[in-house]
Amino acid sequence: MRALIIGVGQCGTKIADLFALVDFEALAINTSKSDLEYLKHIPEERRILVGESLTGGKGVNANPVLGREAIKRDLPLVMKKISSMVGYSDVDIFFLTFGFGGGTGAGGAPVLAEALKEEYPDSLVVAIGALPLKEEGIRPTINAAITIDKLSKVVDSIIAIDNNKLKESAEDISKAYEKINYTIVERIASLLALIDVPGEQTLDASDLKFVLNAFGSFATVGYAKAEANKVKNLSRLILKSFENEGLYLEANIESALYGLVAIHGPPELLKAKDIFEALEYLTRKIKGKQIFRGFYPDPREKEIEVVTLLSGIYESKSIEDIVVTAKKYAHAFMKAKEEAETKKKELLTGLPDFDDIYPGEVDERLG
Ligand SMILES: Nc1nc2c(ncn2[C@@H]2O[C@H](COP(=O)(O)OP(=O)(O)OP(=O)(O)O)[C@@H](O)[C@H]2O)c(=O)[nH]1
Ligand SMILES: [Mg+2]
Repeated sequence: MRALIIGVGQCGTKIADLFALVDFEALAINTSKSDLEYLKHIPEERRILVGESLTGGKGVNANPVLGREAIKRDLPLVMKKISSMVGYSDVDIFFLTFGFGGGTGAGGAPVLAEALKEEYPDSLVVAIGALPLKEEGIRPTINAAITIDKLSKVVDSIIAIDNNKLKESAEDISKAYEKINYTIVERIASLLALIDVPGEQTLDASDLKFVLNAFGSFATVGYAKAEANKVKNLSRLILKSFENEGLYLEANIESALYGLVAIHGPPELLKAKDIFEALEYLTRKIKGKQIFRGFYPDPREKEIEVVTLLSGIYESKSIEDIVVTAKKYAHAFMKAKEEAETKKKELLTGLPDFDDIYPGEVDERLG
């Protein structure tokens, strides 16, 4: 299983940098020079400043039109770098990480996704994006909604992380972001670490690709972990990973098409009866009725870890809130703009030109 992580914009490159810390191949793309310099784990030759002629290396200030243009201008450079990283072996999944609410990530990710799909038709392209906080206001909400629409037509799945769901748990926003970023990386990395591990009842790259190949719908990664000797009921722990606090997206899991559950822990505790009970319940619950599973008994392990992936989701309150609010704002804005234009026209039409009021002045002076 080979995954390549491409971070776009500040949020995206920070997340990609954490993936690099845990040994993933990662690339950072940004319009801000100083944000790229701030990264710690992605080597310098894998950091690309785009759109410098357009922005002077200073970011695009939450304007996705500029973000899109910046990536477009330097797309050949970006694709050449990606090709040199890919080399001669296939990439199973390109993960694009970014924040939905800014300019560089929101404007750039769809452009890059399209180019990757064209260049690497056998690889999946999966978006991992952070949804803006409600308090951030109009612009990030509109950026997010439009980017969701664009990506849904290009990528295979969108793993959306709702920043609002994690904010509650931290004291200040930069700490909250850090925590969210760690959480994202921990979950995806735990999941990927369990793919292609030899053994019985394990998951391979084709299972993961099957689950994520879901026509640009939403996916979410759940997680639950507990000390093995405290787990009385494994079935309940598995279900907990699917519950609201396990998933960082408010979503109706019943609308999911596919699920994937990976369980890792001491062999004596991975009891078939409990596991099947939970999986049967989930199979009944989700619409698509397809659950892939992997069991990873590990005698050295003292904890039980459950990672779950649900895909093909089309009912999500987190997403609906953003799209509905964006439409409301956008329509109100366009209406106000139209009214302002009409009013301006109404107010100013009928005025004469200077010559109507001061006829012949110039001619008189020139004699
Ligand atoms: N989870 C998470 N979200 C973040 C982080 N930083 C910013 N965000 C969110 O991402 C959006 C802003 O995106 P940025 O990545 O800062 O913007 P950008 O893509 O660099 O674009 P510009 O700064 O406009 O050039 C906001 O909606 C923030 O809530 C982060 O480290 N983690
Ligand atoms: Mg930025």
